[in-house]
Amino acid sequence: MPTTPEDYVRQVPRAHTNGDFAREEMHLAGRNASLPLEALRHEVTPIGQHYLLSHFDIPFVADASDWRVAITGEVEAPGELTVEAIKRLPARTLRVTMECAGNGRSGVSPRWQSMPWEHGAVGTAEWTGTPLRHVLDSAHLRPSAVDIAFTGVDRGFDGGTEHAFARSLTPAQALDEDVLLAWAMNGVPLPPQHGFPLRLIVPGWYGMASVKWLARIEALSAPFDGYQQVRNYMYRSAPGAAGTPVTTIKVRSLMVPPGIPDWYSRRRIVDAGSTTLIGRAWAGGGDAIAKVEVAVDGQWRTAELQPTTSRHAWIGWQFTWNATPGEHELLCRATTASGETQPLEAPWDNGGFGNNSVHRVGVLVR
Ligand SMILES: Nc1nc2c(c(=O)[nH]1)N[C@H]1C(S)=C(S)[C@@H](COP(=O)(O)O)O[C@H]1N2
Ligand SMILES: [Mo]
Repeated sequence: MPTTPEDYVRQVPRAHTNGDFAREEMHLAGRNASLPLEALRHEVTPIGQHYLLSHFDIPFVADASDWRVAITGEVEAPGELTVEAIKRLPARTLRVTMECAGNGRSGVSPRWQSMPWEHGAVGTAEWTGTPLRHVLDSAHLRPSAVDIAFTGVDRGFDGGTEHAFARSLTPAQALDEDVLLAWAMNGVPLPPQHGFPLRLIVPGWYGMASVKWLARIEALSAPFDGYQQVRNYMYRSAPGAAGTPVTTIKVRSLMVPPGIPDWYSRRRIVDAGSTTLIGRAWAGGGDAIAKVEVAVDGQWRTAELQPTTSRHAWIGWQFTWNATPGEHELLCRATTASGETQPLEAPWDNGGFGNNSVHRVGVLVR
């Protein structure tokens, strides 16, 4: 009997571990870049410093004029749209902070072997596109449509199942004016790795909702049950638990590590005296940042917030620290208007999702 594809891919072990990073985790880390934390200085992340997460291969799309998006299922007017036709619809540009649900996974103990993010699976871009609702309105959703599935062209195996990357939104979520079919990022056409020629942008949600290389929009009469919807992106407090869906972005803050690094260890050396600590804070689901605090050696004090520039984007903060010689641990944490705050340690999650524990940076002041 020849080996099946499912058996072949399962020959590589995958587990929860506190041990060394596996070769497979290193391979994923090399393919999926994170934001270098010094790039938090940019209000809008330059394209090459925005994080990346692609599950399968980045599709090769030579010519956007061949691209079609199919609109099918529970609609009165199914059809296909070219990117040119989508670009003729009313355009909007939104500044949106996107974060991967797995950000912080390498700090979860034991960690699930997957993309071993530290803190940098986040970035803010100006996405230009048309509100998805224009396309849904002209296709006329039937009342029988209870879910809308968005499918990319990228395809592969995960969890023993072959599938194209796909996610869904309910009609109410999908009709939000701020959900975009986007063709540009920071004023230029989407780069291949960010979804050229067309992707979904779902502000306030973890990144998995913003399907890249979008090829199909299908209105469904039953809830979507794709792998990335009901099996992968679930919070599970124990292996095998049914879990709850991963949706909007939890509150989080990060700081630009002060001083200068050691090349290999990334340990930081800071000169004594007045030092301005800066960083950014964000939360999804329409919740605003109300407060950022910084702790030096365990004592929490309030940082100064910069003005909001977009209800979907991070805000800047700063804090003046009088650095005294010796070793110190610097922490930052954000709190939202609705009172959500970052924990010192997040509850354990089976897939390493949603670890929004406080950011800690160790330094030696000289
Ligand atoms: N088609 C497709 N869309 C996708 C993905 C993917 O692998 N394939 N990854 C998702 C995940 S998990 C994240 S976090 C974001 C990352 O978007 P970026 O690479 O543009 O930063 O894209 C999402 N959209
Ligand atoms: Mo992600």
